[in-house]
Amino acid sequence: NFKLFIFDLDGVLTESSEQHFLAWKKLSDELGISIDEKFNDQLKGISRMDSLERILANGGIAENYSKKQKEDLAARKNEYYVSMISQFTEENLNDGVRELFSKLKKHNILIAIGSASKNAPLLLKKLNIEKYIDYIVNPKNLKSKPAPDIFLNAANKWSIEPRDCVGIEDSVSGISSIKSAGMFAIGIGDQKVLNQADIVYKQTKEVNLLDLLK
Ligand code: B16
Ligand code: MG
Repeated sequence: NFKLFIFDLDGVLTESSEQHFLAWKKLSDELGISIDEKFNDQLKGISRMDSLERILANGGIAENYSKKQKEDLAARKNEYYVSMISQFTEENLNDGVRELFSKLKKHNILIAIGSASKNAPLLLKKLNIEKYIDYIVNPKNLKSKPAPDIFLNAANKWSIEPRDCVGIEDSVSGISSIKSAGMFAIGIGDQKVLNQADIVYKQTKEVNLLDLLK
């Protein structure tokens, strides 16, 4: 009897990984290193600081920067990213999301956002879906995915048992996070990549709520 659905944001509700990539690429270019879209796949679901560390290590320049300098670099990337997503509108909402949210509401199932992104509230506002969302997990001070903390934080909000919760994720680290939280995991993407998930759909619009509630 599912009581709560916890949605990842980037890759499930909208495709902002393109903007994350462009912002990291702009920063990387300025630092004289390069990243490509394939490398960017590794950054999905990973926190801002961890992403920066991976990019600097990949470019062989991780030792060149102090902690403070790294914080400044991460802040610079975020400025680029925020200015890019400030252009987002309802058009950037993935197909089927609004319909799925409406159906969940009809079944009195709670909706939470379990994203690694500190920009989640801004993005939800731009996508005009705030009214459906009962709770947004604040990832600050929580262990990053694949730790279960982000998903457990949402369940704890209402003291709901993990087995009564569903997590929806597009990243491998996110699916691990849901499974170690003891929840039912829906993967969005490639079955071969997300093989730890309980069920995988290629796209969010394919999620079949009635089947899941059976
Ligand atoms: P921010 P998700 C994640 O979003 C992104 O996939 C990842 O690329 C990004 O680094 C992370 O959010 C942190 O985002 O810099 O905005 O705090 O998939 O967990 O919704
Ligand atoms: Mg994601």
